[in-house]
Amino acid sequence: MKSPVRWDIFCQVVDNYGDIGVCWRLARQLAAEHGLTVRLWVDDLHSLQRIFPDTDPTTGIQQHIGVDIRQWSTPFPPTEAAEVVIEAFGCALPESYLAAMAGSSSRPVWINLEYLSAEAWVEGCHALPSPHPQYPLTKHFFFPGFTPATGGLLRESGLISRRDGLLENPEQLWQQLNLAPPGPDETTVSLFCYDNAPIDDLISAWEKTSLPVRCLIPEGKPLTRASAHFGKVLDPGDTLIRGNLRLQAIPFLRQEDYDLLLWACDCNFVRGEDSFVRAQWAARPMIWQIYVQEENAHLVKLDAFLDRYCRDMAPETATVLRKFHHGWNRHGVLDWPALQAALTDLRTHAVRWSEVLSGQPDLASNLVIFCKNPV
Ligand code: TRH
Repeated sequence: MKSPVRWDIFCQVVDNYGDIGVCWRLARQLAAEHGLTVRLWVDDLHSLQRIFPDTDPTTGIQQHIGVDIRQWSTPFPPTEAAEVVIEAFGCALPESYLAAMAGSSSRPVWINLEYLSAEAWVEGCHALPSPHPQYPLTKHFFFPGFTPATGGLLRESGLISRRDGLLENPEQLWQQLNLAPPGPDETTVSLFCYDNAPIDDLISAWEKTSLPVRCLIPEGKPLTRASAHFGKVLDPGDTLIRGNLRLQAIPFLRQEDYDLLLWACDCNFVRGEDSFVRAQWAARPMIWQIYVQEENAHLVKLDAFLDRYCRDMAPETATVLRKFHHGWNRHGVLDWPALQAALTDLRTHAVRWSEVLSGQPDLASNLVIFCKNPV
């Protein structure tokens, strides 16, 4: 069977940068590595501009790095349906576009790209079909995940070797980030989290730590919270020293530069979905703040991930990591000295984890294979 070439990805920005972060990454990879013709329909070009500053938020149609970026406007313009249609994270497709899909001579492959979860049920639901109640169309649920029975994780080809190549010369990596390398014995941490995280407790723990910590905070919600903690507006470029903590405010980075930051740091605080995955490809210790869901459903997801991630870890290291995650996500105790002491073991584990995961096919390749012959 011939592979479909024309792909449309629909992205509705619910909040923050994860929805567009995932869609933009996927769109780029499909175009660059699979030679596909990709249109990315996004309802909020400003969010895309934040992670990809070349975006012009005032232009409804623009081409960047092989992707045709379109403003998803209402009413939706008359548009011929593509051969593969991806609706990201359950965003409802425009009614007129759905009708165009139903009316097209070769019925498009229709995918709902789901949120990432490490829960076991994902394997059973991955790729399940769901017929449309009126139209002769079938939607398939495509679940990212951590095992070969899921859709996998987004990972560009050559990512791991590029990371390892750059890490051969850390000085150069810091130079590319426009930052000085860490001072002697300094643990460098990047901080990206939601503003409901216990940032005050973490900063206080760092201020009191006996070993020096350098915290790099990109502009945005965490920086605003840190500013409130110190009662002083912090702008990118500012540095503040309190006790053994050196806090440096940095600009919000281009998406590809954010990878460099994750690779360079000794420990990364990440959130949501995309930065969480990138921290795993960074192969460095990480602390994840999960996106809050109703009835604390997110805490089940958090534990499902920790169960998987900690499976082959020394029990004492796993206990430290679990406790810190629970403290960070549930406003409990944050034992930074214990985490700092475990960083060497966590680093060895993170390298192994990244090696195992990168041995599995990536999400974009899995999608291409699935869409050639959906079952
Ligand atoms: O921003 P997030 O919290 O995104 C989301 C949304 O909230 C979404 O609604 C929710 O459902 C989902 O999380 C789970 O976190 P995430 O997913 O990590 O996305 C952040 C993106 O921003 C990611 O692509 C990396 C990018 N980024 C940069 O490009 N530069 C930066 O400096 C930083 C800190 C992040």
